[in-house]
Amino acid sequence: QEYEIKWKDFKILEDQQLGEGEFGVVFKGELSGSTSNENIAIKTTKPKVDRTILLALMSELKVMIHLEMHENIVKLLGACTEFLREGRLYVLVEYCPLGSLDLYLRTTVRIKLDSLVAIPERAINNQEIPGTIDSLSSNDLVNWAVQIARGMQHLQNKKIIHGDLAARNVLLYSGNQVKITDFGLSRQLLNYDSYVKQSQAMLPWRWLAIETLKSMIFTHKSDVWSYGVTLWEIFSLGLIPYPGMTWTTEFVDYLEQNLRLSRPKYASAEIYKIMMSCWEYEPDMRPDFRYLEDKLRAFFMFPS
Ligand code: ACK
Repeated sequence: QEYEIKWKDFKILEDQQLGEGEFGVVFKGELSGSTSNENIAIKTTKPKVDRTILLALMSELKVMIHLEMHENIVKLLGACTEFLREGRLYVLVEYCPLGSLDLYLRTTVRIKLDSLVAIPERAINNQEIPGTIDSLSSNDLVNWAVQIARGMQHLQNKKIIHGDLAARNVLLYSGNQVKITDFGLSRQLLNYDSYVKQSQAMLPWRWLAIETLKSMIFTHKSDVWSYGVTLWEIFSLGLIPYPGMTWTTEFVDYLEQNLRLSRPKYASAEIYKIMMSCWEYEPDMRPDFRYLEDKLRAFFMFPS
């Protein structure tokens, strides 16, 4: 009840769809305010989807309510349940104007980089990205990485496993603030430290830990693995992990043989070492999010 928002108090801008998946869709919208209207994002299911999809969105809503507010988690504004009987639920969240991090890396960041006259290859390998006119620098990448680690600590404190951490599920609120979103695969751990999923349907295999692929076990440490892949996306400026590979069960053998993603172009050797630590075979050997935040923070470069 505390989160209920009446149908009449918000507007869906049907012609401004922000994104869609197989079962869900996100629209831009407006929330009526006392003085002005606020831009919002509205997540709902596609028409005539199975009841389980509606239940999944309800469970995502429940997770978001439980998460409360954090600067690196997309803020829940409320939900409209007036049409739940007809199978419709609307989840209203804050609007993040710059969209998802993966797209931003692939477009804006790359364009800014290309606008540089020439980046000496040596500078890239040693130092990551030099500043540009719009002052995009390696500090931005580190800043995003640190903030995601901070958001993930909050999730862990709230006993939530994200289950689908990836750059596509990180939104940019501004150039220097990122927020984690999409809790559709999240689970709240009440009496357990891990969660075993029943079916393998549609899992994001490129981001999944070895034990998840083998036994469908999700833990905070499998989130750490996905965080490592997200770091790889950030420091490759949005490449798809394991380029050119397609899903086969041989992928598991590949990981079993200790083969991992190679160093992305814009990561220094030290940052690559941090990523690699997230992909330790033994979950217990992987660092936690607090350690990752501290480690990465040390890579901020201050003007000399
Ligand atoms: O990269 P995008 O434009 O940013 O495409 C995805 C798409 O919806 C599917 O998730 C966009 N999106 C999702 N939530 C929000 C939000 N709160 N604010 C802005 N864009 C959003 C996302």
